[in-house]
Amino acid sequence: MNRFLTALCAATGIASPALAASPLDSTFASAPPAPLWALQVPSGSGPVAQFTNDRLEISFPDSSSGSVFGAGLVSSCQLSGDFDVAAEYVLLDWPGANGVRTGLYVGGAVERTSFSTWTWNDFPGEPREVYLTNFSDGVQGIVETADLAGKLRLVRAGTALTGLYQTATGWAPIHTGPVVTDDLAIYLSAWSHDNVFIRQPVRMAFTSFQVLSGRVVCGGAVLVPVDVKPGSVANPIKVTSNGTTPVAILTSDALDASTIDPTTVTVAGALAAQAALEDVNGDGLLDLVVHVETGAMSLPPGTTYVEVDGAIVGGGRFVGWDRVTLLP
Ligand SMILES: [Ca+2]
Ligand SMILES: [Ca+2]
Repeated sequence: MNRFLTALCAATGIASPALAASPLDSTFASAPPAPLWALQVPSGSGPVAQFTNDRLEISFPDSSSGSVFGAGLVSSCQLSGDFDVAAEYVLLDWPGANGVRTGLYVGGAVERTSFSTWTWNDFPGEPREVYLTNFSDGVQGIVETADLAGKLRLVRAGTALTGLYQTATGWAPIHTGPVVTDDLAIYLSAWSHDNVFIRQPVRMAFTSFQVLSGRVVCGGAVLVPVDVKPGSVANPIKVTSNGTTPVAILTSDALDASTIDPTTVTVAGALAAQAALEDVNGDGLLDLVVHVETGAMSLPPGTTYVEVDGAIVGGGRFVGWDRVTLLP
C-alpha cells in the first residue's frame, strides 16, 4: 500500500479499502488483455498453450521434442523494484515422474516439477514430485509433494528472491536466493527436455495470476487500472458519435490518481477535454475521470483496446488499457 493510502487509513481508523486490482491480474477465463500478456513462442516442437476451459492450458503431446520444449505466457510489461506475485496451477494429465516442469518465472523460477525416471540423471536420489526454486544459484529447496493443484509465489525484496508454495495453512518458503534489481518480465510456463520427458501426453493449466504487491512499468510508465465508461463492462463506443466518452483512471496501489496532471491525459491518442476527481468504484478513493471527444480518438476498425496515458505531477508517466467494443 502506498504512503497516502496508509496515511488515509491511519487517519480515518478504517480497515484498508479493497484496492483496484492490478491490470495484470487474470483468471485466464478468457485471454487477458493483449497489450499486457502474450503467448510465448513455443520452444522445441509439440507443446501448445491456449485459453480454453476457462484457463490457460499447456499440453505436451507424447511426441514433444527438443533440448528444451515448452509453452506459456509472458508479460509485455515488467515488475519494477520489490514485488510479490502468485500464480495458481492445476495438473490435468500428469503421469508420475513425467519430466515436465511447471513454473512461475520472474528473474528466477519457483516450480512444481516432476522429475523423470526416464533417465538416470534427473536429480537422482530426490523425490520425483516436488516443489523447488531454480534461481541464479541453481536448483534449491527440493521438497516432496502430492499436490495436483496449488499456488506458486515469488517475492523480491532488494536483491533477494524467495519462492513459496501454498499449503493447507498458509505459505511455505522453499528457498531465498540472489536476484538482479532490474525490471523483470513475468513468465507462466511449462517445459521439459528430450532427456527427461516421459513421452506420454502431459497437460496442466494456470488458473490465475495476481500481483499481491509491486509496481508494474510498461515502457517506463507506471501501469494503472483504467475504466472506459465506468459502469459498463462491454464499453461500447459509437465511432460516429459527436459526444464524449468518459474514462476513469482508478486510484490503486500503483498510483494516486489525484497526482495525475489532467491536462496531459490522452485516450486513444486524443487529449482529454475535461477532468474531475470522483470515486467511480466505491472504494472511498478518488479516481480521475476524464472526458474525451469520441470523434477525436484514433479507433481504426478492429480496435479492441484503447490506451490511456499521461504525466504524473512531479515526474514520470502512467499508462493503462481497457477493452472497447466499436459500434458503427
Ligand atoms: Ca467500463
Ligand atoms: Ca476509487
